[in-house]
Amino acid sequence: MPDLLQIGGITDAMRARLEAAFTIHQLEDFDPATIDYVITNGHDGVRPDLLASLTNVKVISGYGVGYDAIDANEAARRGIIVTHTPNVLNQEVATTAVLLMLACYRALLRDDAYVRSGDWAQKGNAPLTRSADNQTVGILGLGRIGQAIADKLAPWNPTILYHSRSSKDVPYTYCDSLVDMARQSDVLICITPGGPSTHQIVNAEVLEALGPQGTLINVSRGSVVDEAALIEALQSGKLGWAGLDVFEAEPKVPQALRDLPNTVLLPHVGSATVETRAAMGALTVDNLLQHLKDGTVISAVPECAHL
Ligand code: NAP
Ligand code: 8YV
Repeated sequence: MPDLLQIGGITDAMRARLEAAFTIHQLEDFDPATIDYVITNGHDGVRPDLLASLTNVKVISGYGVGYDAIDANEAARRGIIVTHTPNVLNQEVATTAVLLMLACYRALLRDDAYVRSGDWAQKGNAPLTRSADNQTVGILGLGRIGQAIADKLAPWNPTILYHSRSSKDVPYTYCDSLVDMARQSDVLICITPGGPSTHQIVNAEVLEALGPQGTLINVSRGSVVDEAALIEALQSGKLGWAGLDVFEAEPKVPQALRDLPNTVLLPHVGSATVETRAAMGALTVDNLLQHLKDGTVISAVPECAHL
């Protein structure tokens, strides 16, 4: 059986299918020269030194859509196909973005604590919150998930603006400047890929443009936001609220972010439901099994689509 290197966790259902077709090796014990296939995830990816040592690998299958932790250009140059799991998680990640936005607007965590602490009975009604209806929402990265977020927000009657590398044929307003979009927006939702081209593009200037009544939602990658600038803006009142699923050095989250009352924090669970992880896991394994069968894959990343 061909040799598969497993990086990171996989579900029991994935393991059962993989064990029937591959000899699975763990990172602690494998010979790089013998590895034919790799399975990994968006967080662990494949370190550059490990990629360089895998001289016979044919496919790297990523359990997730983001692949910024794999050098896909280098893989393509060497004829290695990198695959990922687009589309099957669009709705779940969009739900997570909307959940974070609503939790910020309606102070969900503050009011939950108000009931649990007994303050409601002792102090009376909780302070008013803000309505999430009729807001101007700037989407940074109107791709597969960005479009799903726009669709899912429809019942709140938003005005949608977007910024990406190119404009799209969509009924929303394109902004070629991220700062200008932030200035016009009540909410900025980040859903671009990570990597060098988006590194800290949400910087102090963008956060100040979003403003004291503004809300930042990040379901993309921690690297997209300058986290130190974000903390400063939230502490000083230059930015109103932040709902974050991803962090610069996750799973480490700065104490300052954890102490702030105007943040809602999630442990990178954008796609983490039983149903969506099952669909992602199935596609991750399908890519490997199809290559074993006929040398093709289902969902190569764009850099490897020509291979
Ligand atoms: P996608 O369809 O490729 O969309 C990406 C969007 O980002 C596109 O609109 C693209 O613009 C834009 N973009 C790329 N580079 C940019 C740049 N330098 N400046 C401005 N815009 C840029 O990807 P997707 O499937 O929606 O996924 C997006 C990302 O979400 C993933 O890569 C991953 O990092 C993240 N994600 C997070 C979770 C989570 O659990 N929190 C789950 C899934 C995905 P153009 O169309 O103009 O190129
Ligand atoms: C996963 C993600 O949690 O798909 C992505 O890009 O960030 C998430 O769906 C991650 O890939 C780990 O598997």
